[in-house]
Amino acid sequence: MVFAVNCGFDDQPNSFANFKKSALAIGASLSAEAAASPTPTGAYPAAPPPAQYTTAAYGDYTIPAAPQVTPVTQTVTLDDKVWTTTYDSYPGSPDPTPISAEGAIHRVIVGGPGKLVFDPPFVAAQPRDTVVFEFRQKNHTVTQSSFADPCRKLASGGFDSDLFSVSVPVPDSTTSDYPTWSVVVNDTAPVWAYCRQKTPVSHCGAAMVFAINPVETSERNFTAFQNLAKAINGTAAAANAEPTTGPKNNGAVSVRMGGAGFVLAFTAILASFL
Ligand SMILES: [Cu+2]
Repeated sequence: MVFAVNCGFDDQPNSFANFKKSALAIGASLSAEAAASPTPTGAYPAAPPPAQYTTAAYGDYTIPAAPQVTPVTQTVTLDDKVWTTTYDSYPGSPDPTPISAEGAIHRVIVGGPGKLVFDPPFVAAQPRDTVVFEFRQKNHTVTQSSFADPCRKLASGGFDSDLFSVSVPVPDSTTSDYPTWSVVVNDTAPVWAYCRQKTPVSHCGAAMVFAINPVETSERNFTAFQNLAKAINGTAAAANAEPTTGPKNNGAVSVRMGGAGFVLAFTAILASFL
């Protein structure tokens, strides 16, 4: 029993048909599970959390299941160029077609006087879009993490603005020409990030987290991610939480801008979008 507003056309990965198919697949899986372990007659059915959910070791916090992904091959048409791309689709996936050859610019303000926030806290972006982080007062970073481990840098890599405000704080007297640092999006998967400044308090634990393309209609929405960061108070999750390798393709390219020009900090993973 599912419903959608503004879903994609039938030939698109975020079509209603694909959404329904995913729901039916989950239903079939749960039915098979129930058939394999029937409840004894007269016994009160046990109610453990569904197997796809993870309870983190740092408390009773239950982490919503990761979305089921389906590889989709799609032909992308942009201006006079046509190419085929294969990517992991899931309910709520954005369309992989770039908005233009250059993509759109998303400006995000990081911190500021008395603020431990990213503003806006999350953005919806297409491949080729650029997210420009503008660092305001105090010492901040934007560092890629994972949903289940919001306050720890991805072990498998990922972006990290690093130097800016950790070693070179933005003084209170600054009113213009703030340092900027950018991430180019080349995937449709959600990207999770946080500020790894811990002095004098953990900014991540104070809910200073950020996301690109969170699926707001799912349990893994931005608020859930932020609540998890607050629940663990900025500490790294323990070993039995989801591995910190994050999404298979984090889909981001980082280019540091401002000051001494451009420094390529992280190479593209899904070149098919470029
Ligand atoms: Cu911060």
